[in-house]
Amino acid sequence: MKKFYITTAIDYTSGKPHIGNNYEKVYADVVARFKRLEGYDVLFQTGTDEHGQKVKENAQIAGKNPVDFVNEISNEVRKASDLLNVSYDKFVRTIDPLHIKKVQEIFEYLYNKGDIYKGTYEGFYCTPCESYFLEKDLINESCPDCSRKVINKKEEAYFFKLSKYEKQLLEHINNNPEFIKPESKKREMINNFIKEGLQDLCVSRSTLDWGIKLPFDPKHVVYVWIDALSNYITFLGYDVNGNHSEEFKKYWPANYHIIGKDIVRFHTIYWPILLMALDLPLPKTIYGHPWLTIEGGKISKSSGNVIYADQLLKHFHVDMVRYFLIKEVPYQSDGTMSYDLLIDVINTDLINTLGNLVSRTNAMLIKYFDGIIQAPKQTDKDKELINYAENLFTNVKKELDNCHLSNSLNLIMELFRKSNKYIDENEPWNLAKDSNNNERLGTVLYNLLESIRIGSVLLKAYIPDTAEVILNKLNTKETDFNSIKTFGSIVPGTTITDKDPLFIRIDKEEKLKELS
Ligand code: ME8
Repeated sequence: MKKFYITTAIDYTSGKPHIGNNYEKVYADVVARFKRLEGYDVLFQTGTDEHGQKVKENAQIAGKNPVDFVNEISNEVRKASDLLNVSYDKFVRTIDPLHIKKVQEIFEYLYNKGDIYKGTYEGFYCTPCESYFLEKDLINESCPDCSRKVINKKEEAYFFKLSKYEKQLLEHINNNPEFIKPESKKREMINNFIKEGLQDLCVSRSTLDWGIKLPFDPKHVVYVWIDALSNYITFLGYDVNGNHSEEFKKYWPANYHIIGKDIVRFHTIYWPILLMALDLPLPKTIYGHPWLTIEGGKISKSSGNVIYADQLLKHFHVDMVRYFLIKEVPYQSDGTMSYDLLIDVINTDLINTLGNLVSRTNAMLIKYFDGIIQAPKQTDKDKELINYAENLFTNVKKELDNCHLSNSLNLIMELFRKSNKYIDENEPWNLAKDSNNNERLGTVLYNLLESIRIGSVLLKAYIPDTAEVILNKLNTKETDFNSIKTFGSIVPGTTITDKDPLFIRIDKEEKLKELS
């Protein structure tokens, strides 16, 4: 069985995660489910990043010790993923003692190898981001990442020789077109960072105690990014002396790191160089997805412009939220969320297009054939629908493998839209008026049921609960990916009895009132 290792970013435990942070977990979940359905042996890892200045500060603000604080927030992160039906295999936490030990070993190994050395750092420092910047990279004398004021700071620190691996990295990026996605981010990394010449990276802090201590110089702690990025290998059982676990040997290198657009630099420059220094193969693809914004701007707790999964799921079925997130965040540009838009998308796509198609088709089969699926006799008139349905798996897979998840979902919805059009064109209610048309009527309904089945098998990766409900309504056992590569697996003679609606239409005004 071929393996597939997929990871998300591990969320900071500085505060409760919002729907933007959750988007990425749903994204990775769809890919993980799809790959499992394709027959891959999937390992899907997510978790929390629990050290650093900001975590400590926020624990203090909350009047808690850091351990209690991170326990609480890490639980919130896990709970959000659970509520959103995210099928992770591993939820990891960077305060895990084994992770801490392995990060210390990695650091010491690189120090002994000469790739990490001790020096002095003086520069412009952003406290919340825990990052130093060059003067030329500041924007209005402020941090280019978070726009807050930077301070001038000098400290004794350890440095990682990024420059030593610069050429090797550039070669790897150029020789592996799948390595960084999207293209725009790849160009940005090459032109704005690598070609400018990489500065050695400051990888320790002496001003902080909520972090992993350097084994040979305990007044320093490991810079949070080395700690965080290592999670992708430490929890697999990486061993710096080469005694790796079976799990590590099987799953490394990762197939996908799914991360947000703001942390592409860490994942496509620092992380691969760290791996090169450890003589490890590099991940296949790093996808920096765009962000979800909430109408009115960036998601921000301080401005109240924030939505949390647990609140949202009190008002909407989990698949409605999953559907919306995948549909509305495209490949490169940010997506927008508002309750208004969410309700419109649910009513249009899940209720009008999908829900009505399923209940209409089942109701007609029950009415005209006592619910018994007829053997079809297809004609040229059916070709377009059948061709589309038969090629759907290949086309959806292609989009999904290219990280165009929103497009892949749209291709599935297009089958349902085509099916609705097929009903309008074939007018089963008119065919039913004359018993001479029985064979044609049975064929039309067969083609519809088979199209619904094919689309729903694919939807198992996106909206799993709903897909299962539909497949149960169709009373079919043909629910795996092999069954959708050709048209015609739904078995004539099967009886369908359920014509209940899939979802109840949402009354927008009432729902908005409820939400306010
Ligand atoms: O960056 N829309 O953690 P984090 C979509 N601990 N994605 C968003 C988003 C939005 N509005 N806001 C944030 C960290 N994200 C590090 C990661 S990985 C070794 C360490 C994404 O809690 C963000 O881009 O700040 C990141 O991928 C993830 O949420 C966690 O962000």
